[in-house]
Amino acid sequence: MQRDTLVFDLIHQELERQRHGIELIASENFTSLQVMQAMGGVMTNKYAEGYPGRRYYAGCEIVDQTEQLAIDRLKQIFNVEYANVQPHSGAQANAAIALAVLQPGDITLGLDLSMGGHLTHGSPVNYSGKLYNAHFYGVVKETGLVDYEMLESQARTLKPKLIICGASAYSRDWDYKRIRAVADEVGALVWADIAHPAGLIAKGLLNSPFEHCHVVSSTTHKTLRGPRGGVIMLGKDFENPFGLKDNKGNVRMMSNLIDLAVFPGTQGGPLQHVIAAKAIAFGEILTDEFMVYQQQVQKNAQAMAKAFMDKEYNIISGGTDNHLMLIDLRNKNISGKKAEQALVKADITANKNMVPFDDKSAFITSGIRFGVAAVTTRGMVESDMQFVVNAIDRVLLNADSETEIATVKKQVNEFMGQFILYPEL
Ligand code: DSN
Repeated sequence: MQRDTLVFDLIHQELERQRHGIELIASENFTSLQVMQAMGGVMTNKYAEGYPGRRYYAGCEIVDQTEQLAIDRLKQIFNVEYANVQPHSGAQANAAIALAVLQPGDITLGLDLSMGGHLTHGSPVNYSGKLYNAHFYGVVKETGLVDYEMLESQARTLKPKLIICGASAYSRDWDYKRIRAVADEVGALVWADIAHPAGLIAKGLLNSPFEHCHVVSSTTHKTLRGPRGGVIMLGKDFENPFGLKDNKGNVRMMSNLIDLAVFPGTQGGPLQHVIAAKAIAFGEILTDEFMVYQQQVQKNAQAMAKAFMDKEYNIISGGTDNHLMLIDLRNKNISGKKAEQALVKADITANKNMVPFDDKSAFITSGIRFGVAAVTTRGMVESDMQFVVNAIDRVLLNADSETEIATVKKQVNEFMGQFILYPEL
């Protein structure tokens, strides 16, 4: 078959874009070459519905081994009793958890999307807001911190079946213990979605949710630096605490309910090439180098936050504990949309984001979100954050000047030349 040069040329252009630009989208990262090689390998050809040793197809002896390796390594990383590595994405992992523990119409309580939450935590445009009776807590206007008092009073009034913690644009750590206390009081399950901070949690740099939350989901491609995908884990609450039943009405272990909810509940054949890549990434996470990487992520985020605050940028909550920060641009007289568009012209990629109590729509927004997981993988350290912030500031101050932006773009491309990306490619 003739090689599809059209597509491969585009893939090469994307590689060059990644090489030359400053990647600050908080949910992105650069995998190792071996993780990408596994994703581009022959395991993509294999159908393997079911779980290791219990498949609906023949010929699964080898993919059984990669999937079991991924499971075992993930359990070791987080010191948990159960892991499911099949979810195709974070959203798929979250759909499976909802299917496992909720009935249509059940009440859920999650962080509002406009306050930093996630679509799958009950947004009205998502299945989680259409199938379930979704309610929300927010952040405190003055501090930008999760409003635990609001969460507690909502929980006591609404008696939700499920309380969801976790966010996509929240720069502070979570008090899982406090959430579990009110959940126990009202008879709710607690689910932590750690998609963003998982890498920091893996190395003990942030609070662990496993002691306090009944179920935990994550993506594998953000701070965990693995392939695109999702996972579900259970910590100490391996037993089914609320007598939840399967579709035949039998009370089952939580692990059985989650397995059934992933397959056949919400997915068919698992992506065995991605699962092999997850196994490789999990092996990388278990190394000491990954600890050094995560420590650098945290240091870079703090250095970046300080550099922004020195220039009078308003970081929601006044700083960061993790890899990201959310900036309210209203004192800078530029919308998130315009900032995003100007920055991308200078080869700086970030995403516009609503800020808490935003007066602009999700398409315009008053805020912008920056994350440092990807630039830290490129090799940047604290001192590099000043260059990055200076470049961003110059673009935002001159967002209507093509000449200024072109000058910054040239500086950005030269700067990135020192951080080699995928030299083998
Ligand atoms: N799209 C992810 C993010 O950017 O945070 C969340 O799903």
